[in-house]
Amino acid sequence: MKHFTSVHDLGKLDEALAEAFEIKQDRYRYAELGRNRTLLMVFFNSSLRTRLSTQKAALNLGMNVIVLDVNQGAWKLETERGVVMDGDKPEHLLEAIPVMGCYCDVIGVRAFARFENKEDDYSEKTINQFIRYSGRPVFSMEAATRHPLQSFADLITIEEYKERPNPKVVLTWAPHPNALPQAVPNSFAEWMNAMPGYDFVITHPQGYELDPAFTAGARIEYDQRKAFEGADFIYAKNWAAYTGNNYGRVLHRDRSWTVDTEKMSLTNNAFFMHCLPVRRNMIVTDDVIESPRSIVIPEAANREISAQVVLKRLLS
Ligand code: AN0
Ligand code: CP
Repeated sequence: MKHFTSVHDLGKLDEALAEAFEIKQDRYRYAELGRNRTLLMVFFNSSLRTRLSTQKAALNLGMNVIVLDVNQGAWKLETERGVVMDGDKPEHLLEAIPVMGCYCDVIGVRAFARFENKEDDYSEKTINQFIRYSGRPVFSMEAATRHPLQSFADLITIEEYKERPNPKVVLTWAPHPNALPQAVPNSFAEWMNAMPGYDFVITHPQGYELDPAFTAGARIEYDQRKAFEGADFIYAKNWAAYTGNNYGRVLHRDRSWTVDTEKMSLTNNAFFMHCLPVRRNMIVTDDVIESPRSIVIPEAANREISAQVVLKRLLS
């Protein structure tokens, strides 16, 4: 595997899952693989889980790790080619990226959608520049349109907890005060669609349709309560509008879409999932996230495993 930005880079999912469970049995088995190799993690946005779990995975493989928070202490970066750089940005990404490549063997990049220009976001301008100019294997730590390390951890978690071979998995939109990217739901849809046999349903209010390039094949249900019927997993997430002129906008914060105990009672005693960070009593009520069927912590724990499979493959 040369780079990792989506499910398509991983090949057969059953093999990737087998590798994940093997690593989970003994996460230090490949402790020599990363000896004298350096991971650079570049963050354009905040992170708790990705930052910690990816470092931990690299340490398990014996790698050295450097972290760069672009907005804290690095030079402000110009991203547009051809501009006269007489403003507040002292450095261009076109020098910064190859320089970063000089100091490491593998690069992880977190660069969210900026909601300034849909075309730039959906062409994955930033991470593709890293792929093009760093000279190193690059992996996504959440790019503009996908969060594949999260979706891989989500899949591992569902495989661990499912109580029947072909579970019903429901991705539900839920309210949030801010405009959040579509990366997590886009990516989750791709990974769920890639699992033969999963009954995958997406539910959201009118106006929150995702890009069909990611969701094609999934059932869309506008009635949240109907979608919840018989579900084995409820995966909650907020995202801003994608379609037309509403791109990047918050259309409403309707708390009737919050996941609560009464709605969970419509399901097949479903497990509750969320990638975190989560806004309590906006996305999900306290009692649901604290219930014995909430698996948000084991889900986060599996981020170490998904990252380790990806790093192992990039090193091999
Ligand atoms: C980010 C998002 O929605 O994409 C990161 C989630 C892993 N969430 C927030 O910015 C709150
Ligand atoms: N789920 C996730 O990626 O969390 P962070 O944004 O804290 O890394």
